[in-house]
Amino acid sequence: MNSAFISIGSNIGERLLHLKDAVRALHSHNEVSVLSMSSVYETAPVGYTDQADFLNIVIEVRTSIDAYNLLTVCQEIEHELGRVRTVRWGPRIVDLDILLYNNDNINAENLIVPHPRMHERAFVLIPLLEIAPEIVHPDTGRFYSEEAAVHDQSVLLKQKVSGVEEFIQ
Ligand code: PH2
Ligand code: MG
Ligand code: MG
Repeated sequence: MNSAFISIGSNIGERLLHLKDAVRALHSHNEVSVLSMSSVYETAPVGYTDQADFLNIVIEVRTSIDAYNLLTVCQEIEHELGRVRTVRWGPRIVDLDILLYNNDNINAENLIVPHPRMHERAFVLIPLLEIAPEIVHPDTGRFYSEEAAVHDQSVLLKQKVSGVEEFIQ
């Protein structure tokens, strides 16, 4: 079995519903189960800032499929939930990004793990550290908590979540 962390964000329409639909879709996949999830955070847009605030979560999954197939599953879910790709870093119904996959380092054309920008994004680090406080970079061994401390991006706790099953009901 493999372990992965996935960041999910939405800033169009019923943002919370989109997060729930995405978690439910992953959890109902035969080869993926969602082990734990963070609270829901409301976050200011990073990168392209002229867009609505996001809701963001991070989930931990167990899976029998490899990172590339997990990426395909994530992209299929984005597609099913109606995501249309327009501006890079622009508004999206739902975005699922693989942050970490075991302790692997992957440098393929369509997939880089650890996610190359995760250490500079408070909307990723704060929910990740809520569910995995001791997590370290697979290469450097550096604690991600050291990175999180240096950001001043707005990340507000929006909703506490007591469990995956309850969240997707
Ligand atoms: N995703 C991006 C770019 N900027 N900002 C926030 N707050 N949350 C996101 O999920 C996000 C973003 C690219 O995927
Ligand atoms: Mg993204
Ligand atoms: Mg993405």
